[in-house]
Amino acid sequence: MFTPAQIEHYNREGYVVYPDFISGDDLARLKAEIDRVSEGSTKENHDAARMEMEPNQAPDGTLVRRIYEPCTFYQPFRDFSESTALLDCVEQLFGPNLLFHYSKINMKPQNIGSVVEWHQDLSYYPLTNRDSVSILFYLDDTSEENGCLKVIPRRHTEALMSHSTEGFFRGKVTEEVDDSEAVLLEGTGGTAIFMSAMTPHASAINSSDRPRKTLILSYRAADAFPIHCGVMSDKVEAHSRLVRGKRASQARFTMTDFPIPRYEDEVASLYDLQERSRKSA
Ligand SMILES: O=C(O)CCC(=O)C(=O)O
Repeated sequence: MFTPAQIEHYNREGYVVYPDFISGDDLARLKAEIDRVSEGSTKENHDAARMEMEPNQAPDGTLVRRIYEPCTFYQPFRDFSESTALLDCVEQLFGPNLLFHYSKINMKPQNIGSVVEWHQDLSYYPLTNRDSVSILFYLDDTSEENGCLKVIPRRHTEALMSHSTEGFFRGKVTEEVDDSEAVLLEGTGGTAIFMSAMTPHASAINSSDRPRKTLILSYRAADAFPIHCGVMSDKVEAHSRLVRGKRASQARFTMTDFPIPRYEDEVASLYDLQERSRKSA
């Protein structure tokens, strides 16, 4: 459970760090499942519906960049997404009626792990209100050298930053970001970072010889309904499920207007979209 001070920090700063959220045994179980799921995959031969490989490696390279929707496809992750300790924290933020939204594992392998540019998660999936949290769990010890998360605090209550150019969604902030405002969030394996879906965040490449696996889960209040923006909305929404309380019969609107992401093409992931945006810039 959060302390009142942690909740106050989340509400004020747009994030809160919760050290040692995952115990050693649970961490080992989740990492063993990642090894099982990744085993045998290479850049030229892998299940592209389930994972994405690091692009800058030989065809027989085995470095995975992202595992898609682990909490849908793999039981240890699904169990974790419904664990009481986790849902109790989310309930403290949004009340008793909760939807699980989506999940992913960003692998950021040593010496190659890809950059994640500044973005706000809600830019990808507009909702009727802001009660949506992204929770990052460090599965390895994580510092600046292996690409820890960085956030811009106190930006989550303002309007969404621009993520588009020429009318198309670029998957990253397209206005000036003042990096001097960024806070680096380092932590040992098992640390959880609860972050508002409106908090701008990014992470650098992994330039170290240590891995940096991060599990990311998103939850929202049951009365935060998705605004339909085309096939990409369907793709994310396909994984949502009620995890606590009741479904809402009324949408709660706190947004009077919100930018709609207009995609130029269907994309595989944030990495894919941000890479295409860099190439087209
Ligand atoms: O892996 C990270 O450092 C952040 C990832 C992220 O923000 C995302 O995948 O949306």
